[in-house]
Amino acid sequence: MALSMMGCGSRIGALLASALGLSPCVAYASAPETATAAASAFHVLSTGIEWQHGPVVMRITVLRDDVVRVRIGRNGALPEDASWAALPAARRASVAVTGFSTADAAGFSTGAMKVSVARRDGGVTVTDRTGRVLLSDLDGAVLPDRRGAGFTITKAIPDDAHYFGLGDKFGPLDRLGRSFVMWNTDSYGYQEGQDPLYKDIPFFIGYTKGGYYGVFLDNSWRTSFDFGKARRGELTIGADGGPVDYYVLAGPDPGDVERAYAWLTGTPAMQPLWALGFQQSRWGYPTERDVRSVVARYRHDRIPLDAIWLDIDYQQHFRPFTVDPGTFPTFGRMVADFTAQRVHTVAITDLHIADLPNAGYAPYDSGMAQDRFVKTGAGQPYVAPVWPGPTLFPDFTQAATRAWWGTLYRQFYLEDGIAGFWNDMDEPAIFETPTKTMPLDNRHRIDEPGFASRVAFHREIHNLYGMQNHRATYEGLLALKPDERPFVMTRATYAGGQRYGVTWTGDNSSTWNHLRLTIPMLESLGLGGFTFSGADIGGFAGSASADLLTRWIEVATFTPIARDHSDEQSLPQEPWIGGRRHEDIRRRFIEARYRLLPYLYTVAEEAARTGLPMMRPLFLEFPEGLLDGTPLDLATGSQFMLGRALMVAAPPTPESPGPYSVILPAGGWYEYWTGRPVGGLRPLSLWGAGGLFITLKDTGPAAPHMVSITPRLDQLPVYVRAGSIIPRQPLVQSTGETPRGPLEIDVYPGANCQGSVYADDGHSFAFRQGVYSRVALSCTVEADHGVAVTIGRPEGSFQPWWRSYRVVVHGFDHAPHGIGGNGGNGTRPIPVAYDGAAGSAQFTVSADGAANTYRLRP
Ligand code: MIG
Repeated sequence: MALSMMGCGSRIGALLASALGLSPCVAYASAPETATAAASAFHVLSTGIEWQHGPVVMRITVLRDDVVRVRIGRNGALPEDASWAALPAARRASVAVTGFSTADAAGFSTGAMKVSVARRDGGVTVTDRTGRVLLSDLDGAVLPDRRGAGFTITKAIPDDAHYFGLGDKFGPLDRLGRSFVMWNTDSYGYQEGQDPLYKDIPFFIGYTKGGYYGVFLDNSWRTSFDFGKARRGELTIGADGGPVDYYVLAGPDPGDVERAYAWLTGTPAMQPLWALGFQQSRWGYPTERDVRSVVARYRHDRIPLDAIWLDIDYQQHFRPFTVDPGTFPTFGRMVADFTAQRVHTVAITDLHIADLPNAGYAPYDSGMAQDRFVKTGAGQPYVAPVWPGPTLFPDFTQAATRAWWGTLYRQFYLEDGIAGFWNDMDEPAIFETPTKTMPLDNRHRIDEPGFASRVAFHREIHNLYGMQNHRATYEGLLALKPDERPFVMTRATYAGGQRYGVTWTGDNSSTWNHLRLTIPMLESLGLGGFTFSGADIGGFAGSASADLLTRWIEVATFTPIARDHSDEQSLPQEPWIGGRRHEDIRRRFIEARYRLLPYLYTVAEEAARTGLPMMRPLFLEFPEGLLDGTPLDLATGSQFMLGRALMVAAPPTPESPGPYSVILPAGGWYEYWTGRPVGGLRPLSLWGAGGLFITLKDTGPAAPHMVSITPRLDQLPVYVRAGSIIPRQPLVQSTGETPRGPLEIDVYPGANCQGSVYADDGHSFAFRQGVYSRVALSCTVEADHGVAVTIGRPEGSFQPWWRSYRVVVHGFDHAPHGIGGNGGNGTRPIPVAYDGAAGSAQFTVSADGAANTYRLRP
């Protein structure tokens, strides 16, 4: 197929051939055995294969059975083997392969995939172990871009394909039929379809024929991805310059793809526990008094709160690392007072250092003295307007610059007790220029272990700038407090930036459509490694109606980072705005989040350990999909999983009071709020591909079902997967408060019933030395309908806050007849309470450190 398109005189053939310095007819029209065989050669490597064709050299190596790397050099040599994203250990890994060679192609197989390279044009075909073709080049290995330094790779899009990922793109989860650009851009008030936005995460997950795989293009230049928009059936990946260096991750399980991507680019930085609490921010708390009164109001109204954010308002003339003594006269005491109320303070510290010679501004003085700033094309320090007026830009791709930057945090972090930091504007954003950023020929320096030292122009560094700013802050905080998990949030980043912490979706708007699209946006960030992500609750630009803010808080209750933030121009947006009735609903949801903290933290730790995101599209948990394997998310729109057990079913059109359908994947579900099995199930019916309404014939328990919901503003449908066990805790007003009472273990019987609870000190790295506690939980429904619940022996040496477990077993339609099992056979019987209305049986047992099974007799 690909070969037949490459005839003599075809546009594409001519382009490639001219790049190779050959006449198109010599390269492509003659019989392969004469002309092409002379021009191209294979070299078999122990861990892959190399193909050479004139000045083009392509090396494909296997890092592990399910991960291959493709690198192409177009001037006789491979690009430098260096990366800001892919970890050195992963790039150095290799496995031996079994090679093959035929008349037309050569390649190799691993345990998980087969790679074949066409002799004639280097076209690569990657197949998984089941024979499913994941990727196949249409136009040979690579085409030069017409503009010169760039390139284009064109791959076939199978008929049933769908694509997910690419980070903070603002539209539907499925990227099919759309195109995207990666060029980090300050995008105040962005709207649906607007692109590019703030981040460059050039990693996507493809779906075809019931299986999933991943593709990561490790190139920081301006890149583009077209999923069949320009030409149906063609996936093009292009860049303005830089290396052709991409990885294929085999799957076919999408969770395995996610884990492989984390292996390659790193797991997300484990956050302190307080990062999962509720957070309040605003641009435009003008004085210390205003900020203090916000915190006081939270405590007075008994709305849980863990963090208060300081935007640029606290600074003197918007100069980073200063405090305005007029408006924030007792800054250090204010932070200490918040700490005493168990509220963490997060402060913005933008990268733009005011150009202030001879003014005693230490960041300028030390930065200039050490020559730490980005230069113009002519080699002078580059100065451009941002918040403080004329400013300088740290050259973060030098390790020494990052070390210097880190020292700027000493006062805030060590003396003032500020708990976390916010790196904004690091696309980098620049005022008063149509490009919104710095000139492409500005000079950065790469001075970095693992890289050849050299000058690099802004066009190469642009998309890395935010990531390296984030990294500088993260590593700087680590240097100042080596045993504290840093909390740093950035706006711009690149693939791999998850290693440095948190991000958010930038300047969204207070509209219903933004609330709706927040879900796929956060899911996509999670697929790209950025699991610790949030969207400004209530929306940033514009003013939220009371209804919108209420609904937004409800949904954000179940997103990894929950921060209310708004624009300087907008009306107030704290949870009490809009009256008592709204405040009561919002408080109830924020409280629900705090009760769920043991589960949230367990899911967060899993994400930080494995790379599986906290917030998951349905396809991650139910890869078997719909009918023919199609990802469930294409039919649901706004349903998402939080961990393995919870499914949130926000209204797909959140402003509409009209009923909507929720898809319940096969296996059985409970209602989260009542604990009862879901009633009112209907067979699944959907709009099919041809616009037909299809009703699934199979209505047995193994089939997915639907349930119809009439939305109410004070409710958000949330479901628990049968076969889950969810840990919860008594209500607290802050994660810094020790819960009083037992750990609650909610058991939702079903097949493969499991769960766990993870705990540690919530802020240090002692967990790496085994100072944590993980308790495995499981349950079995027995033949006589009894339910056995097993609470494992805690792993690790950490002693959590609870001394007992309150076990609540859901789905019991009558009172059980006592408790047996090794945990229930002691001298004193364990009392069981039965709640007929809830259909749940509960009992409390001490957390004695042993493994115990409690058997509820039917
Ligand atoms: O030019 O610091 O996205 O969250 O409130 C605007 C002020 C700069 C943009 C951020 C926003 C923040 C605002 N910042």
